[in-house]
Amino acid sequence: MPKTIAALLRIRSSCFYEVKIVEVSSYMMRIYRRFRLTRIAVSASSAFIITILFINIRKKSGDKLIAVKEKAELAQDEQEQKTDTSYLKLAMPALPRPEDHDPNGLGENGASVRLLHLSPQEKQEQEDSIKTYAVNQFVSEKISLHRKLRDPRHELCRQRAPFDYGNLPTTSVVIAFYNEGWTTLIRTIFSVLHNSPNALLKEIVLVDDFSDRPHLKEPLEDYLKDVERVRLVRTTKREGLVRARLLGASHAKGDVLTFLDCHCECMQGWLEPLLERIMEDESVITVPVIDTIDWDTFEYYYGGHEPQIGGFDWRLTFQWHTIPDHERKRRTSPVDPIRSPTMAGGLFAVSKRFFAHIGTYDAGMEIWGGENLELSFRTWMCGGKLETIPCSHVGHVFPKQSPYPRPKFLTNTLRAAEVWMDDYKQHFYIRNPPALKENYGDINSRKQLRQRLECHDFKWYLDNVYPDLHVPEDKPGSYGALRNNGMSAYCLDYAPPQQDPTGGKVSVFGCHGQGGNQFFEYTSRREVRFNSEKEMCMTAVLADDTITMRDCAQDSRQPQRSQQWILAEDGTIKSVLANKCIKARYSGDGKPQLSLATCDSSSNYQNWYWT
Ligand SMILES: [Mn+2]
Repeated sequence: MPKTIAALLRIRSSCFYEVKIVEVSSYMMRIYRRFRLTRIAVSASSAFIITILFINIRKKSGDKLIAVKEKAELAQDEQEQKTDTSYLKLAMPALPRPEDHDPNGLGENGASVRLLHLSPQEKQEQEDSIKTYAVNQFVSEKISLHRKLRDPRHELCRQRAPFDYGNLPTTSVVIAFYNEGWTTLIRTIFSVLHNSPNALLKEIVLVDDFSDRPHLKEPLEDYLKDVERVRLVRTTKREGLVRARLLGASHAKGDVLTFLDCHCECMQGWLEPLLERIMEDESVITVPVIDTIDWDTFEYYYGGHEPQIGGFDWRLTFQWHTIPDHERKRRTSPVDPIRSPTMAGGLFAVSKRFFAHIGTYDAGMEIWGGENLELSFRTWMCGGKLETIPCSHVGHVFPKQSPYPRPKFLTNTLRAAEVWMDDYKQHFYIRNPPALKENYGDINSRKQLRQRLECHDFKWYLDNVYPDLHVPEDKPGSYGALRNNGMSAYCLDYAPPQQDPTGGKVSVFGCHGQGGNQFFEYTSRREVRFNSEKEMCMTAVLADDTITMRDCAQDSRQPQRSQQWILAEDGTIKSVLANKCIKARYSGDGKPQLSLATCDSSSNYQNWYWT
């Protein structure tokens, strides 16, 4: 509670004078609810005494409270007082699963579903659904909309003391969608209703971002008429994720906004820990652990007790990474919140008041992509925190590929870089040459927001929030693409393997001038660094005279000799360990490839230059 007050005061002192009354009233309400909860907890053994006590509390504080209470809230409270007899009642799901739900049905407990013996026509339907949605909707249709997941969470999550249900903030769950498949959307809604406590879930606000598929028109409206607590709002033109979510938020009545993607399944107990942390400190944005639901079989893969947290690379692409040592040391329990430099974007909870305080979203962003990093930078730099909550798990269907393009990714990312990254934005620009030509629109109001909130600078963010991120040196003339003189259409290229980005073979590929896979940086420690997806260093492999990518040495340590290279004036790139030079050559089948060969500065195939 003291932390909450501190958070309230901090917010109030900056720019929230106008909501002071409401804050006081909601604070009073919390005290009031706490008394009520105490009453409920003890009521089993001493109902009579507590009833007297309750009447007294109401007499003493009643006038004051009623004066600031909204009428609707009052009526609802009285309703609750009549019906609530124990905290268990408060913890009951907003909507129980239907009585005829089959606990042994297809896909129950998150099991994988593979349909065998399909007729040719069914096979065709399945293929078509994958083509349309990049998700196997045909399989999804065979799985109950109410399926239950098994609960493999850490025992400290499952066996902890009951949550303070009477005192936790309420939430509105905001789900924006665009042309989403029927079953994945409806299952998201029911998974929220079945796994969120009655007392905490104010409503679900569905936002249709101008979908054109017929099932999302009247059929959806008709279907939702019978589902309590769900509201549907529609945009009048395609707005993109950011403005669709803002529209949803403008309709939300809860204390906290919880944003979900439209193809999720919430695990039991997902909501309480997100809200509890916000109750402790209103300036925290909480993020659940995002588990993977298979796009083809709908198997639920539990992500484990130690989740990965959000980061980014210098192309400003979101990346997952493991919990760094400094954060591991700071935490005292495996279920403690984990400070995360960034969020993946789709799933998080934030106090409505705090969200408004830090400037919600950048409404100048289109479609999707980039808004997650912008919000992450802004949160940390302007006095908030971003934390992954290990006890909160939500599954997300990662599609086979993006079902619709995100043409505005670069523009959105540029807005984030221009407003928040100070001179560090240069590292982004030199890795994204096309960014220099992109028009990112008017960002004045966002810059003013940064000033008004007196936010930290980006250096502070890197030093304090993301110290494990390597900052490139980017000395002029020591970065870019490395073009081969003998095969002048070809540049050094690295395509990170799918599962583990390290360990692939460095090769050559037609020069494309887009940075990315062909961007390398030569450092004063003689490393040739590659920092797409993650920070990696070019490594000589003596066994077969090839070149691979491995993790770089820590900044405090000397790089291994296999990762040291001499880029000489004569254009050769010599391995310090192998004492051989990188040579481009054609393999037997005429494909260009790389090997380490005896150095020969007169060979054009060993001659490389920055481009
Ligand atoms: Mn998604």
